Amino acid sequence: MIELFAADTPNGKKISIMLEEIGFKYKVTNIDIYKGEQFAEKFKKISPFSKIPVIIDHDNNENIFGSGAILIYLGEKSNRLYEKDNRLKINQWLMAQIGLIGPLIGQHHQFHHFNPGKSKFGEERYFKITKKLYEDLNKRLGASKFLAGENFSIADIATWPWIARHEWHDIGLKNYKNLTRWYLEISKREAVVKGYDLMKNGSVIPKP
Ligand SMILES: N[C@@H](CCC(=O)N[C@@H](CS)C(=O)NCC(=O)O)C(=O)O
Repeated sequence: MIELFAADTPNGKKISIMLEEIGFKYKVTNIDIYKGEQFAEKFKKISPFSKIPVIIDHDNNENIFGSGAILIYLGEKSNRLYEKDNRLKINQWLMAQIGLIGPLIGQHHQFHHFNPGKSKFGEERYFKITKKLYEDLNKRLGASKFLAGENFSIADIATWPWIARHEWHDIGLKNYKNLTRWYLEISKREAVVKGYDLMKNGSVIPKP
């Protein structure tokens, strides 16, 4: 059984979606990051940077932090969504999400959604960067069905929940035809619908 320590954020949803996709038994332990629960000493023992998500695999008592490492671990353990002969491509698109898409769109959330009016520089900078990420992803998805090729993979699972926050971005997802096609196709997956609602509070995937 996998215990997922998470909050209801794109990084948390990545892992619940993966667990639904591979059909592993899991339970979610909510870490209220708005109340600072990530800084509790007990949590820091399993998450050295005080971030969600983290998992404990109770089958072997393995503890894994960082959404990229968790997706790889679960991909290897289940032998699903992390095809052995396409790992070079999957890793590139997965790392791009971990190193670029997540951190940069995360800043856009901070300046544009949570703190508008506090920094014109920050708002303009991350709006422009997020728009460029939409353009780059749209271009890739014009040439490829999924991010790493023909098949849905952990790279898509890592990226999709960030695009699912498109209403906060104000970039206009509908203007990006290929990105919208990919977004809708993934939105229809039963495991994605279930995993999106990781706190079981009725969260519904936003329409483009
Ligand atoms: N690179 C990390 C990023 C994790 C991350 O930024 N998590 C956020 C929530 S989405 C968090 O725990 N924030 C709490 C804080 O920064 O205090 C991953 O992919 O797991």
